[in-house]
Amino acid sequence: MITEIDQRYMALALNEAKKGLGRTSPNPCVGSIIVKNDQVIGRGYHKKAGTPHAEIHALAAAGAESRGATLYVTLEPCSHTGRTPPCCEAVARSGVARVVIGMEDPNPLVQGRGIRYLLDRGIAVTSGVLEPQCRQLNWPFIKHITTGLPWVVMKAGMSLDGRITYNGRQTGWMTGGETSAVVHRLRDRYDAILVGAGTVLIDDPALTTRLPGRKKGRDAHRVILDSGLSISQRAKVLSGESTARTLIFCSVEVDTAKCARLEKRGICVHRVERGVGGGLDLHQVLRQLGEQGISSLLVEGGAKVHGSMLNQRLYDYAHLFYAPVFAGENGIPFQSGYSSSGRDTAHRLTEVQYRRCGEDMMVSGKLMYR
Ligand code: AOF
Ligand code: ZN
Repeated sequence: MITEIDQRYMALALNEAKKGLGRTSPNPCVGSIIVKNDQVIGRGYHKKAGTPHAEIHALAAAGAESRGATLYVTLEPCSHTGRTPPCCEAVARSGVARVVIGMEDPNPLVQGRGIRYLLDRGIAVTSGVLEPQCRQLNWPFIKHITTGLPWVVMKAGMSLDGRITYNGRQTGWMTGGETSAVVHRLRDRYDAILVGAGTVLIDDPALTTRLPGRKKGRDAHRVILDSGLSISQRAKVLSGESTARTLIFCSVEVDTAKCARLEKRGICVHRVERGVGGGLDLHQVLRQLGEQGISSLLVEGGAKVHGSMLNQRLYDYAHLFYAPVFAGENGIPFQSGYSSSGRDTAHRLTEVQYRRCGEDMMVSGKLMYR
């Protein structure tokens, strides 16, 4: 039975898990709390792939006091030996009397085996506590481990009338300073950021993460879709300024010598087939990114990329920022290529959230395709 007390402690375990956001990929964010006589005696979270899991930190903090206690963990304890040994064994050895779990581990190597192991040893197990919140924290992990594809998020900043520029191709942000800060915090949580060659040509973005204050952002990998491999050799995304890798996807028709010139500069060039509508096969691009361990991808445009991704139903989630301005019809629309025939067939967002960013409005939600 799930009690209010269980939910309260699971909320604390979730807070622990969130400390690892953006740092654990391709592993999940996981938090754990150990409670005895209504006192928290240990806590921990997963910090980075290859290092100890959340429960191991919490058990170490609680020490011998763990005996007879209740362990809360946002994800089922693992039952396999990966880069670290199985947590379910350590949990059983500690002598905890009860384990409360947020969600089952979707990893095919685990999938309920951790829970089975604990039950077989006479440990009480309650699962599914604050499950929607625990799942939300790990949408990228869940998708990547079950499909091999990254969690793909559309990001765009635009005017009230959906334009990303005022007049033709001029550059600069439509939205204000608070939106920029939110975007940089977003970038900090993704494994990779993707833009099309057109955006590189017009904006020449560095695609680095610049967080306010002391905290240094971890740059996401930079991914560019450039079917003809046409971007300038001097583009900022190709510069050595960032420690993150730059990956370019171009068409199989591009001359291999041209690819080799960029590869010599440490840039990974992938040649892919053309897909729907003559553009690069985006599904293939996502598959290759997934194979490289990229479990979350923030797509920052431009219009053609957003339109193609929408048409091919590849977005999982969207963050859209609206500046309170009418850019007018000379501005470039935020997407091109996608159209709908009416209210019942238009793709839309569900579980929509609204947040104010200075003068701008942030609209976020899951993509619902029809
Ligand atoms: C947990 N607690 O804190 C994490 C878990 O290579 P390894 O050994 O780190 O194993 C990675 C897998 O372990 C990962 O895919 C997921 O199934 C589980 N991650 N499990 O019980 C944790 N990070
Ligand atoms: Zn584990």
